[in-house]
Parts: sequence; structure tokens; C-alpha cells
Amino acid sequence: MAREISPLQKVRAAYEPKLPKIFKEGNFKPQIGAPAFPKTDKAQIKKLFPKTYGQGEVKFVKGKGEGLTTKPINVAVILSGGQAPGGHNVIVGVFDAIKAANSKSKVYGFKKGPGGAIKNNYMELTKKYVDAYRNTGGFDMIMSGRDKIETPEQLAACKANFEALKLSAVIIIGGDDSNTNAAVLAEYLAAAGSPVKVLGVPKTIDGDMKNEQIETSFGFDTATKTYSELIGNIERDASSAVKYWHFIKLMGRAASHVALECALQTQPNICLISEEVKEKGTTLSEIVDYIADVVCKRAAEGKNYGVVLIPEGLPEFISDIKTTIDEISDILGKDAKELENKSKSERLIYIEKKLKGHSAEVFHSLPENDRLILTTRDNHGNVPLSQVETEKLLMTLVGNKIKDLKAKGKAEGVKFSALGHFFGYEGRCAAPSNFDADYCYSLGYTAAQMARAGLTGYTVNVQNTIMPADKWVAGATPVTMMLNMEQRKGKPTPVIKKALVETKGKPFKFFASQRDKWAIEDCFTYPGSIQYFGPSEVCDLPTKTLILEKKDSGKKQSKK
Ligand code: FBP
Repeated sequence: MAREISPLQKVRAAYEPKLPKIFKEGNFKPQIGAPAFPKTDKAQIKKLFPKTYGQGEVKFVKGKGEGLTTKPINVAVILSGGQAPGGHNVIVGVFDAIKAANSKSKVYGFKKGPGGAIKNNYMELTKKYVDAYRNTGGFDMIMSGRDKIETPEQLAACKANFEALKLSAVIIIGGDDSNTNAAVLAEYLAAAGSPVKVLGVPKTIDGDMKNEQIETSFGFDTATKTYSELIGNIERDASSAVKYWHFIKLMGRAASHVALECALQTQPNICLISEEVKEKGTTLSEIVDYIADVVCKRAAEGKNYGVVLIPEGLPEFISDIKTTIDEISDILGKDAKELENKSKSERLIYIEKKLKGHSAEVFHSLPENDRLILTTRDNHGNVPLSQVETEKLLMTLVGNKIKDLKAKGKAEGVKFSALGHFFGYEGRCAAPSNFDADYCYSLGYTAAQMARAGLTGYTVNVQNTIMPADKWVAGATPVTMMLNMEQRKGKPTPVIKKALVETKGKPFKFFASQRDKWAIEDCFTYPGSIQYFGPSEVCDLPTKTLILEKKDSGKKQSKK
């Protein structure tokens, strides 16, 4: 029996994503620029990527299809890492473009992430199958996974599987790590004389895969709009009930782009920005003092309610917690043998005994569940921060601080009743906004043209995105150009630099210029739900971050 779909999904399936004019008109060719190099660590990167180093940036310009094959080709797609709205449209864009160039071409999907390429777990994507996922959220079309293709055995298995399917190209849809992995795979295949090319597409709701060439990662737009709708609803509840402080943690493993964008959209009383906390060397108790001070100032105005936004990555940016995490990582590394067969609680006791001085004090001040999480590491060596209940921790510590102040007669009349929320998984599979639906389809379409051009080791991009879609410019950036060397698991490793919030950047500066007012006055804004139909100024609006970052450069480009 056919699966029932919602009325919105039915209508939305017919939505035709917008494309850059050059693709809509159909007369184009790739133009390869002068050799492009990374900003730093040139010699090391050249040594590691001799085949793909120094390639030129690509732009699609007017042409008659020069350099683009019209022969049937086979390409495969892989979804890698956390879900982000629009992933299905990347695949749909690849599918439509590949089939439009030659209906005999085939598109395969490796299932459950990069692990599918290693294990040869794939399916051929047919029109009927793909059509059911047009403009939908989620990655369930072929599913995702967090495996990395890194060992010689895994690289060799991928090569054999790709060649058996006679692939011209593999398109990896992922974040900074996955695009770095795409570059490693591209180099490996090129060095082995394989005909298979590898391309990347910038994905992540965290918004931290961006640079001069990549204006934004897909999914950030929809996820932040989804969270902002919920935050706006909570703000209205707070100012209606006038009795709760809401502490809302927002996803984003490291960077605070999600929290900052949501703050720009909803104007809460407080939004912590991890990057600023790190820059200033702020401690946990200083953060608690700051929040408690705003709570008291608002209480003095008769407002015993408010909204606080907290980025997920915060614990790793608070100076004393970061030191504690680093000391724990050291213990986990050095004493791996002793810890091997211990239960979770035995590990905790062992580590607690080893910590000294202020780190021990900070660690003891945390609830047991958070202490357990801080002693855990995932496959990539990351602390699983989405599981740390920072919002609850801050609620408790601010509550204690206010009790102290009251005992000293300094917080008379302050009522502090707090509720905690975590918005993360709620937004990652939302139906893509028009922006993400169009942007992702355009990225997929561009990736297909790069596959037809037989280019390898590139991440595709679509630029000029604060302008209407027909002014968008499609192209690709050599991954080696975006690499720098960083210490990973104790070794210098080539990686795409994660874009953190810049405290000198326009989005943060605008926020910082407003936050004192937002803290005390009620300036809440209620963005409402994502609109798919209606006036363009409501339905096609990019994020405030993108508008603030690109406003001037957008004008310059459009005048040309
Ligand atoms: P990606 O970087 O893979 O896009 O994932 C981002 C993210 O949503 C983070 O915001 C969050 O910390 C993490 O994934 C959660 O991971 P998991 O899905 O494995 O729980």
C-alpha cells in the first residue's frame, strides 16, 4: 500500500526549485580559473595532495556545453553526518541534471553514509523513487552515517566498489570533515590512476562550513527558522504567563552561528556566544553572575520572566571547563589501559581522583550526568556535547546564586522559576525552506555538471545568495585551497578550517550593539513558522546572518 503523505507534502512535491539563470537557460560551460592555493601550510598540503593541489576555481559561464560530456555516465551520492534540511533536494538536483544531459545515465545512492561505500551497500535511484522525496526534509532517501573513509583497506574497498559500478563520480554531501574526506579520497583515486572523481557539497545546520567561496552550508536556513519559530512562541508564552525564565540550549557542536542567528531573529533577553566567552576567557561563575545580574535587573522592573539562549558548544569554550575537558582527555589518553575494562561509574571515580586544583572543583560542581558525559569521547575524539544539559546546569547555578544574593539581602523581590529546553533534533529534518530547497537543488545541479566535466577534488558552491536565485552564480572550489594543518589525535592533519562566529563580524557586532537593550526591555520578535507559499519577501528571505555578512558584497556583485 502506498504511504500516506500530508497535504502540504503533496503540494510541496510539485514545487519547482529555482536555479541560477545560467542553468535555467541551458547554455553553459565550466570555466577554470588560475591555480588556487591554501592560505597557510602550502608545502605540507602540496606534499599530501600532489595530484589535486593547485587546481583552479571553477565558475559556470555562458557557453555551448564545452567540456561537459553528453555520453551516459554513472554517478553516486553519499549523505554524510548529521541531517540537514535540503539534503534530498541536492540528490534530486543531481538526478535531474544527470538525466537531462543523457537519460541513459544512472544515479546510485550509497546507503547509511560513507560506510555504505566501504561495504558496497547501495541502490539505484529511479525517477519514481526520487520523486517521492522532492522538497522534503530528512535524509531517509538513502540514510546517513558518521563513518570515515580513512584506512588503506577502506580506501581500497571504496575504489573497488566504485569501479565495479563504473562510476564517473562520487558526490559526498557533508560538512567540513566529510569534504576533507572527499579530498583525501579524490587524491587517493587520482594517485591510483582510477577514473572515478570525487566532489563535495557543503552541508551542516551548524553553519560552520563557510568561507570566502562558500557563503553558507545548507540546512542552516531551515533549522534556524524552525528553532526561531519555537523560541518566538516561548517568548510570547513567557510574556503572557510572566512567571518563568526559559533556558534554551540550541544545537551547534562547536560554533554559535545557530544561537546567534536565532537571537537576531527573536531578540531574547540573553544569548551567550561561545566564541566571545573563549576570547574573554570567561569562567563558569562569571557566566552565572552575568545571567543572575540580568534576572535581578529585570525583577527590579517587575519582570520575573525571560528567555536565555545557550549554544550547545558552550562548555568547551568556558575557560575553566575547557581546561577540565583537556585534562580529562589527557587522562583518557595516558591511562587508556587502566580504564579499558572499567564500568562508567568506575571510570568516573578514577578520573575524579586524578583531577587536581580548580579543575577538580569545577568538575565536582557539575551534576553527575554531565560529569559522565565529559568523560566520554566519540569516534572522532569529540565530547558528545549535545548530551550535556548545559541549560539545566545554568538554571541550577543561577538559582543558587540568587539564593545567595537573597541571603545577603541583595535580591529582594526576585522570583526565579526556570524551565529548560533543548532544540536540536527538532530542526534537522524540517521541510526545507524555499531558500534551502532552491539552494540545495542548485548545489546538486552544479555537482552534476562538475561530474560531467570530469573534475575531481572540488566542493561545489553557489554564490550571491542574498540576491534572487536567477542572479546566483554556480561554481566549485578546489578542496585543497580550503585546507590548513591542525593537530588531530596528536598528529598534524589536513582539515577544512571550521568557521566560528567572528566577534569582529557584522552579525555579532549587530547583536552586541543591541543586547543590553534586549536584556531589560521586552524586544521579543515572533518570526512564526516557515512560509512556503505567499509573498517572496516572506517566503524567500535568507538568514539575517547571511544578509548582514553579504549585504555590501551582494550589492557590488549585482551592479556588475
Ligand atoms: P554535522 O556537523 O554532521 O552536520 O552535524 C551537526 C550536528 O547536528 C551538531 O549540531 C550536533 O552536535 C551533532 O550533529 C549531533 O550528532 P548526532 O546526530 O550524532 O547525535
